[in-house]
Amino acid sequence: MTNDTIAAISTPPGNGGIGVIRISGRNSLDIISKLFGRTKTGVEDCISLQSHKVYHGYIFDSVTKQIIDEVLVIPMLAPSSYTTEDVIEIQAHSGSIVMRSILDQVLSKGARLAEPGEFTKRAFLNKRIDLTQAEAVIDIINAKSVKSLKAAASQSNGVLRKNIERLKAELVNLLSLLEAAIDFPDDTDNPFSNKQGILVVKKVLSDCKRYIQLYDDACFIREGIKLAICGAPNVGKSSLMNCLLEEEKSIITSIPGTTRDPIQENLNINGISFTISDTAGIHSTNDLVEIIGMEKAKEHILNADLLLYMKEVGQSISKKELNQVIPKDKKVLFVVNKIDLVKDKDVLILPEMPEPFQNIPKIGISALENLGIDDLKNMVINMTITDLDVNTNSIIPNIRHKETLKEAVFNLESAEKSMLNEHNEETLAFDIRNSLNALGKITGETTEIDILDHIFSNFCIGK
Ligand SMILES: Nc1nc2c(ncn2[C@@H]2O[C@H](COP(=O)(O)OP(=O)(O)OP(=O)(O)O)[C@@H](O)[C@H]2O)c(=O)[nH]1
Ligand SMILES: [Mg+2]
Repeated sequence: MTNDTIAAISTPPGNGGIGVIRISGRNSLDIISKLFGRTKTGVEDCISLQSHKVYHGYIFDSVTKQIIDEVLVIPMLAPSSYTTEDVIEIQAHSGSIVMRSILDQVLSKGARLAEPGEFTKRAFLNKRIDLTQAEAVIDIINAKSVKSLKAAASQSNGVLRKNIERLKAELVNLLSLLEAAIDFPDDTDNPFSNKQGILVVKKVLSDCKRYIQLYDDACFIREGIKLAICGAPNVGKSSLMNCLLEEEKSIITSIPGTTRDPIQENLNINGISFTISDTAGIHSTNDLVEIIGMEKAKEHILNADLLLYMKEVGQSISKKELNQVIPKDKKVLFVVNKIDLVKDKDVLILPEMPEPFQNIPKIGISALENLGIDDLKNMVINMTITDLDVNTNSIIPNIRHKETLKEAVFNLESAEKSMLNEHNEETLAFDIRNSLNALGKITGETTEIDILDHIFSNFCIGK
């Protein structure tokens, strides 16, 4: 039901400067009229309050007539509001008891507690935003880094929607010519040509494939670039992890084999989000727990976008050990730790890397004394995202868009085949309709209701 009135606390739980209660729906003004007054004498009819103006006053308990809190009330009337319905925001002193009491009053006057994401869902159902923009709202809330925030912001501007609509318009045009050709086969004036059709389908197909590639390229913007620290026991892997996190997350001892289970944490370097794993030291052992730890370490090594392969200063490095630990085609940074033990830092010599690993970049650090850590961070950034420039016009599809784009690609490839083989026009029209349907799912025009429910259930209450 979307014609009832919903309400929720829109600010996070806990004590803060102010908290916001949001009401949306046709009874918003009625409800606030029963609770709000601009003077301490009591409630007043709020019908005459103007949209987008701030009103100072009081919220009253409707039973005891006592003032619950001194507040600011902001009416945002339909259609110029987040949901396009009448919206009232009450800014109160944020404290869980005050917020809860005001919300209880609002609910007792006929509002229903909003479900997670229901305000944004209404904005979508009332066609103020499309589904890609609704999804961007949650990405903005959850953004872990400046780049992922920029990517989400570009989606909330509707960049993806505009591009998808452009592709759809080309297909709709093609479909209308095709259907005319099917309905009036003898009409020689019909401009549908197989040759022209192939060009349109090829173009849309290549754009869809490009967007899928953009998802793959930008995957780490959303999820974080995966770093794994690996190497022999006791070289200082956990010390580096803690040094980067500026927190004592991993246990450090001088006993080799201290880390068993991999420890994974989020790390933000210069506004870019990473996940970093500290792993068990790799060596030959009969200790069952260590063997299991090493197996888990290998999984993290395999999944890493960049491997920080660590050694102690003065240790040599063999081709055999690199072959054993480094998976094929893996990006690696060779980290030589404990350089504080070298008396004369100017003569610090990093070991020669054996063939074919001689191009692996190297850096000397001391995790204990925080030496070379900033240089290491810069190298990590240079080795992972140098080419990536996310701006507010970037198209960064999410996993749902990618799956739907794949569906469109499947149908477009089938359409392309039909045209190349001059199959009948009905089959071609069927494939193009299916492609359009798939593209419509991205913007939300043809999305099934359970998928919509799933998307909005990921929001927090009050958004
Ligand atoms: N001098 C010096 N000692 C260090 C440095 N980094 C780590 N250590 C010491 O080396 C020992 C091992 O450090 P860890 O960080 O636990 O090493 P690890 O590689 O995680 O060891 P495992 O978990 O056993 O594989 C500890 O005694 C650390 O204090 C460093 O930069 N300089
Ligand atoms: Mg360790």
